[in-house]
Amino acid sequence: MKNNQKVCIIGLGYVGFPLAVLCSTKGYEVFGFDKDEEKLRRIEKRENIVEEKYLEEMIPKAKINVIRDESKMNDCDIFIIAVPTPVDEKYYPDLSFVVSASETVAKNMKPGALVIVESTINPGVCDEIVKPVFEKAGFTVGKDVFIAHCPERINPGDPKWNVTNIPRVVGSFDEKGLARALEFYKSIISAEIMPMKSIFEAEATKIMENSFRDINIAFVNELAKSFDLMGINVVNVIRGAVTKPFAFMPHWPSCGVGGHCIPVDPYYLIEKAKELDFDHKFLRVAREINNGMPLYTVELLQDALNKVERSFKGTNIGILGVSYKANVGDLRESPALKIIELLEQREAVLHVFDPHVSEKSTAASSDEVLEKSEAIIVATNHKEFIEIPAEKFRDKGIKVIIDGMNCLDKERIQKLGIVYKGIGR
Ligand code: SAJ
Repeated sequence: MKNNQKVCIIGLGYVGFPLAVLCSTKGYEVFGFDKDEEKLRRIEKRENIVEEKYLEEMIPKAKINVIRDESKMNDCDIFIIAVPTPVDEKYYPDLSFVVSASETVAKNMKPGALVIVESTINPGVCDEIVKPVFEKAGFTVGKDVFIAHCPERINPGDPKWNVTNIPRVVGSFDEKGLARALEFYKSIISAEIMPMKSIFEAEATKIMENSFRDINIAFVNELAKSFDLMGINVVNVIRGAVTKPFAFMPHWPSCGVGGHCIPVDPYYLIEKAKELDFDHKFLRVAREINNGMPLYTVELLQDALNKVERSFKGTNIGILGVSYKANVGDLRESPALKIIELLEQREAVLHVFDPHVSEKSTAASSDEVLEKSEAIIVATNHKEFIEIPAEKFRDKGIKVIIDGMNCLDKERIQKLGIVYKGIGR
């Protein structure tokens, strides 16, 4: 085993599970702790619970000792906290999972252990929330417990970048904690591991990365709305801007911003700054713009239905896609859920299908949706939907298509006499 070190990962989701597999294949004795018994059972059966292709050949070589009795983690040398950091319905940060995980570790760890938080948190959480938990348990940070932060950078479904090769940043309260965390990540990841000058900088790095993405998406979403009024195709304009070989990074308009990261992380920074009487106006406005895209999409459908002399009430409307992202089955903060809610309020008759999310599908296939609907919204750019031939929409009698992900062939569909509207095109 790697210098005989034992690693315990708290939280075996899309971050913790790949990390556990990686640590095991790199020679660590790995223990996994999660409150979800179903997850533990599936891990014991060596299932690829996050459905990531790159893990297929790693899982058979990995051994994850799942822990049901938390006292069994007491001999571990390194603890990694990879639990959710969501927001509540008022978009207020929810750190309860981080607190609970920290308390579990503090209660069961032996002196001298290294505790690394990978969950995405705002600057100050390690100092104000995590550190006091260990001090309350009688430990002295930097002496008999070492705390570091290495923000996760998992991109679900990414065919190229994954836990084995994504560069990371690491920060700690003290030199020893930093050195141990750097040594650990360098032993499992073949990419740059950058030491930050403080744990606050490490916390700020991830939040900034994802806020950067959110404001840039909001920028093109706002352009999509104004260019719609000007009759300009914003997607073509962005493609034009991409020809500039420097100082431009494309983002794309859509029916909304979902997932566990982008629409959530900025709120952690907004709320932290608010404590210090600073108003992150720009981040707030970007969140408002992106949160408004599902309604904008429904309004586009309303205009298109008017063109074919239909209204919402009683009209059969198909929703293709519920997941927040192409080719994965993840519903977190998915704009499609908001679109469905808005259409139900308008008494439309909905037919929903997502090949990756059966629990939200009311139809058994995209064919069934097309057969039962007069109008459809494409809310997720799953490969299966992009491959539907334009003629099939016509043959099934579809009169209106709102392409929430700008992923269909607009010109071909329009040539077939179907009313097509994308987001900004
Ligand atoms: N989206 C847009 N326009 C864009 C890009 C995304 O509307 O130009 C929407 C997507 O449809 C989706 C949401 O934003 O609903 C989030 O998409 P995402 O591609 O950012 O996917 P995520 O949520 O899986 O984000 C992860 C993040 N990774 C981490 O936080 C570690 C993010 O930092 C990555 O930039 C992102 O993957 C990625 O690059 O794909």
